[in-house]
Amino acid sequence: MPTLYDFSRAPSPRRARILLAEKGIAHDTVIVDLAVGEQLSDGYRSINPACTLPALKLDDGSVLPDNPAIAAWAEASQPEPALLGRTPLEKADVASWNAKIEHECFMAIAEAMRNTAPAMKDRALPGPSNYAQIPELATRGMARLNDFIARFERHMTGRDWVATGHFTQADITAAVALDFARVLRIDAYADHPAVAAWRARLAERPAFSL
Ligand SMILES: N[C@@H](CCC(=O)N[C@@H](CS)C(=O)NCC(=O)O)C(=O)O
Repeated sequence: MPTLYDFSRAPSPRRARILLAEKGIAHDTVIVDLAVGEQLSDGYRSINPACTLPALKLDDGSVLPDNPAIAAWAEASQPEPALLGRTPLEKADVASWNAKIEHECFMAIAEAMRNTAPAMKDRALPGPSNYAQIPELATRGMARLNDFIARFERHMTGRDWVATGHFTQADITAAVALDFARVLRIDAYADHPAVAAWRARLAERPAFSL
């Protein structure tokens, strides 16, 4: 059985947790405590030199070091239910939305949080190297996040799902990012009825309580 390296409070491993649950792929879990810097320990570094979560260790010892790798492996090894799109056009749509949400929403939240939080001093970016905080990036991150939410509300108006005509990984990526925006006291679901209706639809899926 694969092993997921996880931490419940962090958004990126939550994406993998939900995706594996939606796929019905059973796994063991090892908690890597980001609150005490365990991702930088020699032990975890030898598993994932990127020092980030999630990572998924397969039965043959291979390690998938990030969400794109985990999703690609899960879809290829267990095609149903399809979460990355079925047709060439659907696959393109899911890939595009995933990239857009990662760059415009996840990164905006990370910029805003990591460049101000005292606990993240010199940890402005994840990974093995330390980088100093740049407070101006936090201001820009908040602006980018609010812009994204406004655009996302327009995109979701009249739609049930983020990409294609059905549930995909793009829904997971967007919901995990927007749920996490609460750490910045941003409620993406208030005053955004289309986004709120979509999130209520996702809440009916058991994996989203993970
Ligand atoms: N591209 C990666 C991003 C992973 C990432 O940034 N994970 C964060 C947790 S949400 C992390 O491991 N942070 C470690 C740190 O802050 O040092 C993925 O989605 O797999």
